[in-house]
Amino acid sequence: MRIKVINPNTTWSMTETIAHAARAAVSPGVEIEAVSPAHGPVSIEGHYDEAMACLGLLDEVKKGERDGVDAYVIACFGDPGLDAAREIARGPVIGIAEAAMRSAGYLATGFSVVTTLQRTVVIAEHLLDKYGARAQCRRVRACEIAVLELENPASDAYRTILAECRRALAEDGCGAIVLGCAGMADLCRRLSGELGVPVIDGVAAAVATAEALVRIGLGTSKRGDYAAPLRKPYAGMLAPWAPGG
Ligand code: 2AL
Repeated sequence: MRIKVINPNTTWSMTETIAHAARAAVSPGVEIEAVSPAHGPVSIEGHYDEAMACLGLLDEVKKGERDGVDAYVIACFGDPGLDAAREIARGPVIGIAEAAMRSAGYLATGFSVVTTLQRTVVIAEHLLDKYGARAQCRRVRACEIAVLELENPASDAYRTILAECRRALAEDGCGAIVLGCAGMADLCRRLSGELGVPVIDGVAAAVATAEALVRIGLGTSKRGDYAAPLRKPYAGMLAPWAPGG
């Protein structure tokens, strides 16, 4: 089984962190191909970054379809391009936010999300509504750590995130923590050891979900809105992205 994990930002050191977490979460024999698009933002911290990351991400899904990939994971907590990717993929496409929020719901009646910058909080809140998980989420908290600071050993991001998780447990009445950035994947085990509650890294949750769905023979529905996009020309510089082109 081949699962392609797409980090939609172009920071390869973060892609390596993500690949490591993904490989640790799947069964022996499951191949993880971790990639970043060739073009796009170095980090995704808002609506514009998300929109700009989608073309590179969708290119990687198109390549994966040609290569016979069985499932995809979109490794950014805003789940950018998730529905569009499902239109062009045969196998399951799992976003890390959706996988983390649904997994947290199995483990606690209430969870809090601890994410990067305050400006990304609304993105997670919109996803909670989209996935019907709002009632289980006690609060979405930001640490005010920029995504690329997670890659900087001098930033002491771990201590800042740990402190925010402790505040969540003290103030929110939550029983689990969802980490709100793919770049936090390497901190998950240490955080859950120190906090004594389930800490959910969406990368691990998403690859485990993708593996399970492929194993039981399930792929993306091709009936209705996840059917292949309608063939039509696209104008100007987007002509190469025209469906069926
Ligand atoms: C993310 C993420 O997971 N990767 C990235 O570049 N930005 N999400 C976030 N909330 O900061």
